[in-house]
Amino acid sequence: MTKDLKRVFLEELRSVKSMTDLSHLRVKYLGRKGIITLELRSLSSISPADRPAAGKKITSIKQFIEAEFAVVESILKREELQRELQANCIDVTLSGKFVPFGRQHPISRMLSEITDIFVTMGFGIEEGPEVESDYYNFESLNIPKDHPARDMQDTFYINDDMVLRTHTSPVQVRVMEKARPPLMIIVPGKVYRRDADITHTPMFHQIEGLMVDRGITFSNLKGVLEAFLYHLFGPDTPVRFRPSFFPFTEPSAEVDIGCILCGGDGCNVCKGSGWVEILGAGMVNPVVFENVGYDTEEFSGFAFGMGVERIAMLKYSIDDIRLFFENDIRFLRQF
Ligand code: FA5
Repeated sequence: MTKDLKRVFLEELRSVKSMTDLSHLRVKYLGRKGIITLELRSLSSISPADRPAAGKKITSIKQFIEAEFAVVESILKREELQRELQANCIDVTLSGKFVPFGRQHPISRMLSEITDIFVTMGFGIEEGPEVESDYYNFESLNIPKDHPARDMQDTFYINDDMVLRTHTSPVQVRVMEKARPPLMIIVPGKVYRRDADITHTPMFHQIEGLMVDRGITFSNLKGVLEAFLYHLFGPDTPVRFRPSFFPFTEPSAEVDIGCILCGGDGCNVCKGSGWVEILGAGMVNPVVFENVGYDTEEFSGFAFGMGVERIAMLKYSIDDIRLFFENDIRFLRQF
């Protein structure tokens, strides 16, 4: 009977093909109502004299069956793993799929390049709102309502008192209202104007600069701007300061650099002059200092504001400012 049981068990074990088959067979032999379990239970009906020998036999069969189960289980598990590995196998020799990737917009690149130069010189970075009050955008900067100076910067009005800011200069006032000199800041941001041609767009970026302390002179302004332009365009680019007018600076200047597109010979971008205006600057008008409560006898300072797109046009030799905003991928890919 013992031999028969083992033989029958081994035959059944041979037909096991999966973990499910194996678990069914385990229940059949070792489960609560399994063949071996019943055999062990029936020992109580055997005479006490024969019981130890019968018990030993059935226990040894049980151990045999358990050992066989363990062997078959480990074989099945290995086969399963093999199958899984084959199904999920990755061919590392296959060529990769092309994933298109983006890059920084040339204006964002220009903004970081310019801010980096000023941060290296020790300037801090400040920001302000794009929807600005008439007071900060104009009046605090010595541009009263109905003054002709407003024509230089016509803008989009939200209502009588709120405008889309025309320059980053209002942030100067906001910062000076809160902090005492010494001050050394730059203000990057978007500005808006009623303008549109090959060198003007209705939205563009400016970077404002402001330095206030005791004893600041026009020489400091020239030194900072020349150092900046030297870093950005190299030592051979011609730079010139031209007298100009801004209500919030006195004296005021506009700074031009030699037109890189035509090498100074005259083209559409420089309108034949060989020079392109890139920024406005000057010594802060005492009226602005009075508006923020600074003592004009004690402090002086300079300010400047540059057009980022204009600088990018020269840096990358672009002859139409609108190309930056058309977002033609063939144009953007070149940067
Ligand atoms: C101003 O905006 C003054 N706030 C600058 C300033 C700051 C002067 C501090 C003194 C002290 P202006 O209007 O010239 O100035 O503009 C500054 C620069 O912005 C110009 O030199 C030009 O490079 C650029 N710019 C002006 N209008 C446009 C436009 N519509 N599109 C693109 N760039 C422009």
